Amino acid sequence: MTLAYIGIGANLGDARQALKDAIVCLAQQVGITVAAKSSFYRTAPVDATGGDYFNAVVRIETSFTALQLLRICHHIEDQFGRERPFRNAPRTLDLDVLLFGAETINTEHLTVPHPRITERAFVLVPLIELDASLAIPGRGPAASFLAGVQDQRIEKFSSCKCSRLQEGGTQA
Ligand code: A4P
Ligand code: MG
Repeated sequence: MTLAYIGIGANLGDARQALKDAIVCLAQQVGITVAAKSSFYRTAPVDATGGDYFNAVVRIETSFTALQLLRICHHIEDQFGRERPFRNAPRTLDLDVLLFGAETINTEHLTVPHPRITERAFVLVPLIELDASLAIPGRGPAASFLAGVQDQRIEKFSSCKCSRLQEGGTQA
């Protein structure tokens, strides 16, 4: 079994529901156990157009190879109506293989760790929520890259209106 991390993002349609449903889909796969899920975050598009994203990260245990896992991710994306009209286009669902054990992979269709893992708050913040001492193979501690993404807007999303009232004093 390999411990892996999958980044989940969406900014088309009911993006928050898509994240919830995608985690259920992943958990239903034979050969995948969802071990932990981060909070959901509302994030500003990075190098992209469109509305705000919802992002999260899940830690899984899997008996699949990294390439098999990528294919499953693409299959689930297809089921959610993912289209790719242009690079970084708004999307109903994106599933990226962020980390796959301690492996580093550089093939035509798969790069692990994900090539932009250290440049994106929407990946780093939920990753570090799941494991504050996480190390990125070949790169170093995930937390050491947080300072570099400080300017990227990211807000932990609470689905409970009561807790939002208590935190902010006014209803969002
Ligand atoms: N690919 C290679 N390595 C991987 C990997 N580790 N995981 C290949 C997933 N895919 C990988 O992916 C494009 C190609 O990358 C595939 O053919 C796959 O074989 P894709 O899912 O079609 O497109 P993508 O995910 O948009 O590509 P990429 O390069 O992963 O995009 P980024 O850099 O992740 O940017 N802003 C916010 N706030 N939230 C977001 O979620 N996402 C992006 C996408 C931009 N801005 C964003 C967000
Ligand atoms: Mg992707």
